[in-house]
Amino acid sequence: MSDFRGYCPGLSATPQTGRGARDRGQNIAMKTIYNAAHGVHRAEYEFFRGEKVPAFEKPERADWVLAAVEQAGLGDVLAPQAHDDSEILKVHAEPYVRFLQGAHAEFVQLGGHDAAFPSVWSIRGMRSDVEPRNFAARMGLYSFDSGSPLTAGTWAAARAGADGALTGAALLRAGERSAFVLTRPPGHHAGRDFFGGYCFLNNAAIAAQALRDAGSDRVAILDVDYHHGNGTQDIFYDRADVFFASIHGDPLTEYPFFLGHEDEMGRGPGQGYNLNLPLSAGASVDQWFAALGTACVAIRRFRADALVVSLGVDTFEGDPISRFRLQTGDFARLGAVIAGLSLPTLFVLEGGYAVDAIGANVVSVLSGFDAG
Ligand code: SP5
Ligand code: ZN
Repeated sequence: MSDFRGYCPGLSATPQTGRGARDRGQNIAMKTIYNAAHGVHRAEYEFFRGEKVPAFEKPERADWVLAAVEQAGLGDVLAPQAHDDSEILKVHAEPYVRFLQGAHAEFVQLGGHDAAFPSVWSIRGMRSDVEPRNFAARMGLYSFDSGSPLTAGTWAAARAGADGALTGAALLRAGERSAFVLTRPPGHHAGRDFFGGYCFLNNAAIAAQALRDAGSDRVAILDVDYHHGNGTQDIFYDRADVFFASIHGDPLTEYPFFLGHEDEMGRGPGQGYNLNLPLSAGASVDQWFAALGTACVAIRRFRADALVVSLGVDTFEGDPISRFRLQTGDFARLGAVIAGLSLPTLFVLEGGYAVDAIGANVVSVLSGFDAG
């Protein structure tokens, strides 16, 4: 681990003091962009082992994070500014976005109630280049799991979240050291033309693309959610201008299972610009921070000029669906390590399902960053 200390000061045992943003006279108060429309995306249940179980991805998550941000006095809380659909269409396919926008209304038209779930998929050997007319078929074409309820408010909440991500990117371009996009549904499982894993629009990818378009030459995305960010990897897999690094539960046993292995390194011009660091379920905190050190070295080597962090806190020991072991205090260390990269940094909320701890864990990361 000592190899990484030069790159990631936060990894050293003693917290570094006296050389942070505070002393450089920068404004360290981190602004939060809060998507107040998140609550219209609300599902009663999801499926687990064929049974209906209460949805893990629920509005209380963001409510508790907002309360903790306000209580900690982190910085101003702003509303997202409206941005054009064209910003989203640089990352997501147009037919997919069009489908998502109207999907719930179609479902209701067909007599559906509550949330829509897919039931049929185009698997290997079948066609995915022809968009069927049938609604269920299109639900399957544009998704990869049945665990992501599509609700009456999904589009409105996700679309406002994308505005939040774009607002965060604009704040960095305007000179902020950092910002936090507080939104749900999360985004990192959503790919160019599919939803899944509770995700519909890929907020982190939309922000990274906006940073590129606004003049950043090389953007790094660091995904620290427990689950592999398969959607983000999908979106940037062929590209050398956006580096993707992810630390996550080994897909041999952990969701999303079908992507996130070590040997996925990018394709064509993107070869070498994708880094997966899978860890066994139950991995120790030391193993986790060693992987973070490896990711930091790679981000330094890439010479990123901006960083987007897919901030899932489902790596928490008490998370109900995940199996890493970080404690609330460890999240401050994570924030300090990220600060050690000395990059304009946009944090985007992803997973984290231990609702009573999610606020403390997120604020721990953000204040660890501010102090770092
Ligand atoms: C953004 C994000 O963190 N998405 C994660 C999606 C995980 N979906 C699979 C959930 C499986 C729930 N398993 C329940 C185990 C209860 N013991
Ligand atoms: Zn997750």
